[in-house]
Amino acid sequence: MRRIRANAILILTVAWILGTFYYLWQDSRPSSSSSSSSGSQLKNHGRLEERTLPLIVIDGYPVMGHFDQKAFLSSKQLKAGEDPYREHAFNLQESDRLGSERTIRDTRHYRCSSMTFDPDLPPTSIIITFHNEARSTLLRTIKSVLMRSPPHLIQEIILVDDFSSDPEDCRLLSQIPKVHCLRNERREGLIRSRVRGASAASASILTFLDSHCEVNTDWLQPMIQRVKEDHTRVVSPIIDVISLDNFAYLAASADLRGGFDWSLHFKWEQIPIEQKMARNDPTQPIRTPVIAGGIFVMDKGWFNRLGQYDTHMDIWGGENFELSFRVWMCGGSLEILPCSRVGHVFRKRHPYDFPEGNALTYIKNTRRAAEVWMDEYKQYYYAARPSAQGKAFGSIADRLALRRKLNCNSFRWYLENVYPELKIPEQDAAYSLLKQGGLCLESHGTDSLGLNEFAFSIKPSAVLYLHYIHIYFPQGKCHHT
Ligand code: LR7
Ligand code: MN
Repeated sequence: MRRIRANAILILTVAWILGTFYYLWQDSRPSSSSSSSSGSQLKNHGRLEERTLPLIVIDGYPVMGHFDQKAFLSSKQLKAGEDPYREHAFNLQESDRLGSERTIRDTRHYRCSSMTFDPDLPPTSIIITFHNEARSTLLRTIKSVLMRSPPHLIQEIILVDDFSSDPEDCRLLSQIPKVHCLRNERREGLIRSRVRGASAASASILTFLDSHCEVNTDWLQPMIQRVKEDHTRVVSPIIDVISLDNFAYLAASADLRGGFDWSLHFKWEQIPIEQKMARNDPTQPIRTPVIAGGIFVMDKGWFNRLGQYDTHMDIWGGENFELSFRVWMCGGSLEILPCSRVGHVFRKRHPYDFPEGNALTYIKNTRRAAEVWMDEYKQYYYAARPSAQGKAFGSIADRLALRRKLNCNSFRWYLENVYPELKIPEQDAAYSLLKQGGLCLESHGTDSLGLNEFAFSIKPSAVLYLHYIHIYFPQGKCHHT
């Protein structure tokens, strides 16, 4: 009996020792999907531990050079007791814990990995504008690009620091090979900042990214391939979700495209059923009426020929409609490529200020888009957003001249050929009916809120569904939400 017990203890001890060795061996292997990183290793619980001055080499190319990532991140971290959401509207503590890189799941359809691309794809200039971005999210964006793209396709990364409080971010990041940083002398907003970045770009293809993204495996090749084949295509990836709370990387649905309502409020919507039924190849592009705005690839010559952006738009918002209408109506197309995936931290509020106020800025920008591109259909924009009436939006003479010069199609053409699913309101019938009853309706949405809030901000007790979402006040008073 004693011998049996002694044997059992011996076996258990040996098993424990072997198990421990196996665990340690597993743990010290280089991580698999972090490309060919040789400078940092994935520790348990998915956290990364940086070595001092890691030399990461991909295809013989030193990705980070001698940029001191550890010093960059550690010199600016959350202080004990500080609210981790206050400054960036996401959980800074979690972001900082991840460090400058991490492995993420390859969220593509398995058939994407067998796609092939031309061996002579042209390189691209990556343009990232930022205003007071957190160091960890910004560095992860840059590093994910450098590590998950074939080096020869990245001509340069142009950062445009939109007058952030600390000029050091821009200066230090310029030490990374291929990274250049331009700093605005005053706050310009993302639209003028992107134009500045694009003008400085030396590659023939432009790639725009937000400053809190992580690009996924082989994200770039499908987009450059499509633009190389036809320079009038403007393409974007599927935008995966990085949780603002725990920074989990979550796969977004591959069945969505960009849409909007008449108040010019962006929304993700299902691909129309007929198109969905006809899709037998999950790697095929998805035609989209509009793009979300921040993450896309476009030929530089085409960007310039089409009039870049409307540089009289301020800070944030509306430029995605203006660009989308312009691309479709003036001879190009927009598509989402399901084999390209980029993660983005979606937030519920803007973490930065709007010098002219959030609502007025969104109105100014969307009014400019509506006045230049929507022809007689702009009446539905004003019906859906009555507060836009009479608000200043500056001169649009230049943009109207551009539209004439490019000989663009009408908005009616766009509705018929690109977005027939957008319902045209029945000549204000619903409005007059309700107004006659002494009630007041106000459009709800991006007046004071951002793009992402539509799903979070509906007040259940007071919602009326017409063609879009309205808030209903029985006392006959108009309120803004
Ligand atoms: O004044 C500013 N200056 C800037 O440089 C304000 C912002 N920015 C930068 C900012 O740091 C960020 O890198 O501009 C970028 C976009 O700002 P966000 O991240 O606050 O915008 P968002 O993600 O909420 O908004 C989406 O819609 C915007 C409309 O103007 C832009 O087109 C964003 O690029 C766009 N983001 C995306 O498309 C990513 C996917 C989100 C969705 C849907
Ligand atoms: Mn963003």
